Amino acid sequence: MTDQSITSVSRESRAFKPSAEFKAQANLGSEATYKRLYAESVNSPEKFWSRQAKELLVWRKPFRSVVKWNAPHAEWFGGGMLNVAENCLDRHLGTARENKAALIFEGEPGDVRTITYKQLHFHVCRLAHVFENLNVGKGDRVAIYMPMVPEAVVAMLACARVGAIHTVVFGGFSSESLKDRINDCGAKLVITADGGWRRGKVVELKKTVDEALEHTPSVQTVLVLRRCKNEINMQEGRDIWWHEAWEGAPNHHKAKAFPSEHPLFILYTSGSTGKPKGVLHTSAGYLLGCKLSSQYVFDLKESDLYFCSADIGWITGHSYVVYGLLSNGATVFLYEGAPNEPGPDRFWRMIDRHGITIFYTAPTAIRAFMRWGDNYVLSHQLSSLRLLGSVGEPINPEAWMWYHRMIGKKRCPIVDTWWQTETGSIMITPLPGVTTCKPGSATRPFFGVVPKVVDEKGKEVPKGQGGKLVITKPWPSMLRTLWGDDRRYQQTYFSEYPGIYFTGDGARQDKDGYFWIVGRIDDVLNISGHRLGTAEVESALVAHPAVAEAAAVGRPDDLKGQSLVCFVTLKSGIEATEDLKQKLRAHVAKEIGALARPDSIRFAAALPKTRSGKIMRRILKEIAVGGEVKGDTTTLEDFTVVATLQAED
Ligand code: 7RM
Repeated sequence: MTDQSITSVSRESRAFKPSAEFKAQANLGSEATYKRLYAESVNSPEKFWSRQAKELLVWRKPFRSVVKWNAPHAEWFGGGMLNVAENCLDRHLGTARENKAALIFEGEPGDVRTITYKQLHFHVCRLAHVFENLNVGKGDRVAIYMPMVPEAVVAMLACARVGAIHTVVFGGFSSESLKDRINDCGAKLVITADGGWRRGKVVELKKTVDEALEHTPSVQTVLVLRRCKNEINMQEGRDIWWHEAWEGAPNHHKAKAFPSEHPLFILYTSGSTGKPKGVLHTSAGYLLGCKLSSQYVFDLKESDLYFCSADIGWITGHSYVVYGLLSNGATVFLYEGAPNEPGPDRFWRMIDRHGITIFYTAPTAIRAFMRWGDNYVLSHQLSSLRLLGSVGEPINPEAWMWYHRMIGKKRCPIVDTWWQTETGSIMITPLPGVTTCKPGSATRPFFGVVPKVVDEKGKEVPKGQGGKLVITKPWPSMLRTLWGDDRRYQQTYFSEYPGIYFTGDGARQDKDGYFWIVGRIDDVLNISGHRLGTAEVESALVAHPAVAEAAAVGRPDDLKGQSLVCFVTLKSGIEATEDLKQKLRAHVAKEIGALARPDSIRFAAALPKTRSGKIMRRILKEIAVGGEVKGDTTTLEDFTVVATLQAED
């Protein structure tokens, strides 16, 4: 074993075969079909993707080439022209879907709205006219800073319709973060709302926009949606009300066609250091990746009601609330607020109230549900659910089992989907009805995806051994560059192994070829020469009945290189005692071996997380070393968590 390889210690051996019932109705119903299509997609990608693109997308002008790969730059569907909004809306008009619900919205206060495809089309057309009146069009950047309301989706699609590039900034970000993002892309228009509802209170979005806009010379106009009716300041000559601006705008709009590679959006993603990276996605390839994966991974049926709890400010909201689902003519359920408002059973209440059939959420949320207690779940039926999904982090087997038993009632397949902002769409995932699932594994590659686990030199490591996860072939929905910084694009993703996409994740493949993500490479622990993924230690901790959530970090140690410090939050009602610390250390040693026995356990009321729920281990590392938290904290969900941890130090 070389110094750099990653030791993998997981011993998970449970496996769940698809039920005969699910299999019989699945969109991709057999292993043989998966194998055949997968083989075609990687052996004859041009043939595969050309067929998919013709079948799934509406083209104004057919493409002449499928892919031109001049590493690290890709051109997909060269010569083709299309309109992304038309592919999500107009194509359903005049079909049976015309009067089908596109969006079913529930606001945090409980207000419900249903918007059909025809109505959504009207809304988008009207807003497209507003944009054109404001001289916002092809290539202009538009920042969207809104609550999770239907108008946020309308704003995104109206941008796509006129060829403007949207950058959605999550509504929880500070004025500072918003300002940086607006300035980085030079946005001309900002779309916001007076406020949004969160935990029973109004989040004053417009106020934050006003602060940010003190230092954003590119912004000419602010379009303001009235949502909460809180009092706001409207700046003469700059700010206009949505409802006034679109008064009288026609509800039909002739959409222009744009080239396949026309930029669709920029989405900023936090680097572990330095300024956020503006990931750029373009039109045809991105849409195709989202549409194809939605169809098979979520096994979409005409009658489904699909709920993804991600905010549209995250890539999951772009790909699997908006583009992948609407292009498929699905009905998407949108929820504005917090999962525990007014009580910890809000999601289960909504699932029963609306008859939601597909539910896609993050492991961090699942662990919160577990911590809140089973009774909140057991008081609801959840009988409409037929498929569950997970995304954002490795799902620890304990949480997987709980999700399977408590939410899925052992009846629903779980798709653990691995992908990134950069990949645009799902890359490694079970296919429901086909793939035998193993709790904690994202299982196998989706069509066209060629992932490998490699060592420092780029050589594939033997099965069972950990290494770095790379993707060796281009795929349609891959990012095209980082906005304004192509050098950083090349350096970040294509310099570790020239010409090959480096994901930044550590992984291992088991003997069946299944992929297990062991965590970010930047976070890998180095204990007495053993490099261990954070997920493996954390998953062992969370398997203990007292533990709700855990984060493992390395602290420099003269003797061992690093010593292992684990931050642990306990389930409600469990007392934090010295004795429990010792028990947890022993538990980890027993589960995965003495090498991983934590040197120190620290109980914490909460762990620092990003807005999308990823634990920020970088911050915990700084706390473990005893120093101040210095790095960028603008993507933190709640800074008080850090303050508390530091105070306890
Ligand atoms: C969709 C999204 C990307 C990073 C990625 C991983 C981690 C996401 C899984 C996962 C294990 C999963 N985009 N990650 N999904 N790890 N299993 N199913 O999360 O850009 O915000 O994050 O998230 O580390 O590199 S993202």
